[in-house]
Amino acid sequence: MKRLNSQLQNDGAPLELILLIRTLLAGCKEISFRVSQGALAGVLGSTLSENVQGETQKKLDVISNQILKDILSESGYVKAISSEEEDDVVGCNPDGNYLVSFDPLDGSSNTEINSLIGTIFSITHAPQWMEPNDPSAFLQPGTQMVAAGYVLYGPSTMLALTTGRGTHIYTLDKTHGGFLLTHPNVKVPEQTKEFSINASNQRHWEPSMQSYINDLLAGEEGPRGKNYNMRWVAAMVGDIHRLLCRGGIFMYPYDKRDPAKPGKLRLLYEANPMAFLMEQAGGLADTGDGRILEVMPTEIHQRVPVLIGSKEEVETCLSYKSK
Ligand code: AFP
Repeated sequence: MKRLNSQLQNDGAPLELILLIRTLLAGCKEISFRVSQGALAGVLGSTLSENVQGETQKKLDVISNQILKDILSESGYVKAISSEEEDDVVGCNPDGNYLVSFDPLDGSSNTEINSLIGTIFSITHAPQWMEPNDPSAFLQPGTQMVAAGYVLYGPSTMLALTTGRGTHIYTLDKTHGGFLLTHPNVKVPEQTKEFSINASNQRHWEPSMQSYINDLLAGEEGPRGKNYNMRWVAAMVGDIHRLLCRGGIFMYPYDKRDPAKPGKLRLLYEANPMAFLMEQAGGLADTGDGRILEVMPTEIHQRVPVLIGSKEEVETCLSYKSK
């Protein structure tokens, strides 16, 4: 089976980017180990602190963030990082050529129930003019990413990665610590009978989203003429992995509860990297008002609505807006 290095070379990734990705993945392997130790290492449960978004941090959120921050800062390749668990950007090497954004532990509420969690990341070039702790350089549309991916800490530790030449999935071989290419060039089926949404929020959705979901629920007798199945992992990384493996549509739509938070998911740490992976696998990723990758961020912790997955299903969902 092909190794990560050789696939990245095959895809034409520059040497420094390959080295940066490998450094980041070394951090993810350490997170994978810490996660697998669970209660034995005393890493489960919450801290007494909140992150900038007012969410109580889990111990594993803090540990994972520190692992990635340390390894990336020391690498020399990175000028600055932005993390879901940091209030501000963190300056690294002033001569570094890359910026890295990450959610160190997506779905961390799943840690207590030994369910799916993961690390999501994206990489862009660092502008020459930028001071290391200047947040404005992170405010680039997702189209500027040079690489994005996630590491899923499940029964196997798996990596989904794109550098803009398709989406490839690797499995960590824990006997020698290498990521091996197990699912090359994945393609998401254009049609699906599976959807993912947190239905407990239904009363807060826009009428168009309510009628789209009602039509899915109506099954064979309804306007869609087929029976749908529903899945919800409560960790985007787990839901998107399922979509990359067998298709589907995942939605965290516009929600009218708080105008300052038009969606739950973070543009830089969740929506953009997943949109890049999905588009490279032939799927679509939209906010409901346009392509996620074209959203111009206004601040690093910005949230956006997310409709992502099998091409035809996302198109159908979007068509309800104009009905
Ligand atoms: P946490 O990382 O705080 O657990 O949030 C995970 C997440 O941002 C995303 O990964 C999930 O899809 C979504 O939240 C789940 O949210 P619900 O609370 O609506 O299930």
